[in-house]
Amino acid sequence: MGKIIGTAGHVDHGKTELIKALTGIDTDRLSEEKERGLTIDLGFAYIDLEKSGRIGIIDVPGHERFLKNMLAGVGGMDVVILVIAANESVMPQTKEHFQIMRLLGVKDVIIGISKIDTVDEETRFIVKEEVRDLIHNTPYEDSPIVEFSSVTGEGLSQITEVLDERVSKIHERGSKNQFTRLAIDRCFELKGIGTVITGTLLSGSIEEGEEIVILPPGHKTKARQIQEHNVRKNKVLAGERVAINLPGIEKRMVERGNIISKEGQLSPTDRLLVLIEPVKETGDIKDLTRVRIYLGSGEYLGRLELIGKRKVSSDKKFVSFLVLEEEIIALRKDKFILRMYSPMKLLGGGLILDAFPKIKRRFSQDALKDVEKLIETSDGDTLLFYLHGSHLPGENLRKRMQLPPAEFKSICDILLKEGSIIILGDEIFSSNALEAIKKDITERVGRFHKKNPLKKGLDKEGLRTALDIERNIFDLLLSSMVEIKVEKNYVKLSHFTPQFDEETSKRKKRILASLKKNPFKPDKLEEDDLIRNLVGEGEIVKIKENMYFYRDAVEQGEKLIREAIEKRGPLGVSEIKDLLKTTRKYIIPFLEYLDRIKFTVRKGDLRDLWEREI
Ligand SMILES: Nc1nc2c(ncn2[C@@H]2O[C@H](COP(=O)(O)OP(=O)(O)OP(=O)(O)O)[C@@H](O)[C@H]2O)c(=O)[nH]1
Ligand SMILES: [Mg+2]
Repeated sequence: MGKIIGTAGHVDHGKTELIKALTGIDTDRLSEEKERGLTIDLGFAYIDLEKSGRIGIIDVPGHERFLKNMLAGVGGMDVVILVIAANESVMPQTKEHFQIMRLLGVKDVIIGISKIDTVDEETRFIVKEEVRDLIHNTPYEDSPIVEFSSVTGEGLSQITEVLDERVSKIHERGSKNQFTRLAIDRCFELKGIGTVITGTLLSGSIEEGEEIVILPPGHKTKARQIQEHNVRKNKVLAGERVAINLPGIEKRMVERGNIISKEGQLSPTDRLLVLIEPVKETGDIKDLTRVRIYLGSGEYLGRLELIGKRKVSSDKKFVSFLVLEEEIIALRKDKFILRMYSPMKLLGGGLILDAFPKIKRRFSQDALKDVEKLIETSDGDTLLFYLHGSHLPGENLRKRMQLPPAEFKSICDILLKEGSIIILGDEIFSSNALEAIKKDITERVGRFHKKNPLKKGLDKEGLRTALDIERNIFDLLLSSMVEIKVEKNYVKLSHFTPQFDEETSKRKKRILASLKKNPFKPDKLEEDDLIRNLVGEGEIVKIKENMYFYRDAVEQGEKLIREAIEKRGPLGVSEIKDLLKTTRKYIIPFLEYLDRIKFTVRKGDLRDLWEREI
């Protein structure tokens, strides 16, 4: 798996010459570079190291005018050789490049003091002191310092040794379970071959012939042919320098900074939640400051949208929105560099906390407090933060976390085991949220029972709408609650039975007794809570408005009608009326009821049994 070595340092300090001395490759390809003896754009080479194997090298320009190109290269570097010329010592771009590496969190830095053939012992001693001052109190305090000369060859083998040792210790980047992300830094046309891009594969892998997509434009193509350091490969892995031939793509369709990925893995965004570490010299940073953003190999324009403040001072880190002027591919945890739009001063470094932030409260300090929890948290904690004590469809959450399904699942598995989330169907709940929702449901239903002691329960759909939960999730949720029971279309507490006060109980008895006494000529009844309750319990049956039959009367009526029709065939209304010893006033609605429930069927003036019909 690949790792990348890079150079850094002030103009003319001997970066390109060092790479040439180590590898034999002259990375200054452009004729203008050769004429001026100056690096303008990124240069590429490779070196064979004893322990680490073949490693890619990116050479950057030192001139401050080409800092943009330096920034396009530094993003993918694992180990950087900061070259400082012994005859000039630490210079402005030495400091600026060093600061950039620190802000981007470059893992490993080697200090190379070049051109030692041009100075005496005393100067070498002074330069070393100045170098120690530069790295003092930084993460690179213990970086090795190697003195060398590309002219005499002194110290070069030591550079190679230190490089090998450092590179071999670097943790490999993940290729498995990772999205494919290649940051394009060059695009050119080759006669007879077509368009070729080169770049650093930051994560994932690409195989020859595989379908790929260029983002953000979204051009679909194939990896027709792949090379690493001019050698054809079937498959390339994270950390490798890659050249790919892209059929159907024209040079003008691709820009430095574009990303090669696979369909469906990464989505563009134009609004980020970021943590900014400003460089102290910046001074106050105002809301909506226009900035240049250097992420991966790209340069983008945008504005800092401060949270809850009109300005911030540059002496400490702050959380902010970064609103881009175009869509970009950016991932949570990515680091980037910011410069002022004009003049192009270095403003600071940044870390992406959320690539699809949902918080909109620009001027709320509360939001800021929550957001600060996102700094240096685990993926699990970030997931819980994004859930925000509520619930979300799993797929939405996965996309916001920007994780491949397998990795997302393994994080969910841990949280499930810990008990901090619960998954119902496709929905992920924070456990607290689920508890709160369950409590809310129990309380709402309880309150309903108290207010409506005769009603069987609360309307289920109404409750669902009030809680704003998707239908199938709601059903799963209710069925997971022992304290709740769902019956037909209402929800009740499991132990609840309608409570009748003394007067209502008496009324109930009176009604049932009277219906029993006159089964087919019942008294008129006005619908109210008690009547609805009796219908719901199945004790009485609604025949039509204000007309209810006792349950046994309906069964009895059905039995008599069935027997008679079976014996005599279809019957007319008056025959059935006589059979039940009632009047037209009752028998017509009753027969219409029986038609509705498909017990009888009407044939002209006669009624037949519905079951005989089929
Ligand atoms: N005497 C001596 N000259 C050197 C040494 N290394 C580089 N030089 C010379 O210094 C000049 C600049 O070297 P480069 O390697 O092009 O410098 P650079 O750091 O790549 O410069 P930029 O890419 O423009 O930032 C060239 O003329 C080199 O020949 C060295 O070790 N000793
Ligand atoms: Mg150079």
